[in-house]
Amino acid sequence: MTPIYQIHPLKYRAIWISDVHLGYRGCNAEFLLDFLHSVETEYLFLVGDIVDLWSMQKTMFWPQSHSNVIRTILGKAKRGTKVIYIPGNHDETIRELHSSVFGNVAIHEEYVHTTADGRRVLLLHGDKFDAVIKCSHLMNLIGNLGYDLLMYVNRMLYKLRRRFGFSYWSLASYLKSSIRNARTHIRKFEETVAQEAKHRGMDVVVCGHIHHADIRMIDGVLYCNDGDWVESCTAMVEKPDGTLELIHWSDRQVALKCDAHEFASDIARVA
Ligand SMILES: [Mn+2]
Repeated sequence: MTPIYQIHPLKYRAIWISDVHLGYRGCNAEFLLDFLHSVETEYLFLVGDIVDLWSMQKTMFWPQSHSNVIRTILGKAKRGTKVIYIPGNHDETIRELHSSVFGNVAIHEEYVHTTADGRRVLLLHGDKFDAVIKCSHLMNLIGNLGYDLLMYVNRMLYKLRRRFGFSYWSLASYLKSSIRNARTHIRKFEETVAQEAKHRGMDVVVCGHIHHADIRMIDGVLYCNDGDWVESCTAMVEKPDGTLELIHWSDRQVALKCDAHEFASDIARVA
């Protein structure tokens, strides 16, 4: 039976996705394919780290589903969707091709889009702020570790250190302070990106890079991070009237937040 969304696709004016990491084992290509097959859009913005060339240099991993993602995107481009690719740091070699067009995909370092309601949107991946904000993958990893597991490792480490005559050192408190640091880094990143957009006279900024989806007002600029397809499976969308929304696409699609309700604290989240 044909799924209902293929008969009635979700129609958007624009879609932003980033941090897909094709070629990396952690990429949720199946979810992304399901999403891409369920939507129709005038503009498709690829906001960096679409292909993970870093990971592919270390280990070659390329299942069929990863080819299908590329084929689906090119298919949309062929059928009239304007596809704009802004490379990130994991696909930065593609940056050298900026201002060129390949198979209806235009490559740009940064881009300015205008929404249906006339707002100017700055698009960038976000890695250029790394020098200002240092956020490591270790911190992301730490954030995902369960507390019980952490305490267990902490105890084992203590025993081991004691056996070898080392003094007590708490992995748990080290990690806790790192998580605090990670939160500070995310906040710093968001503020820096919003500042740049404001400085350039933009109303909205859409970025990726930190794998932390969000949409909220920061200092007069609507900060949007479209998240990723490794951990959260999220995309930013523009509806026909210009409203921007963050979509969570796992087994069910849910609008996480909408800019019409940017101060709403109760975010409906379906795990
Ligand atoms: Mn990145």
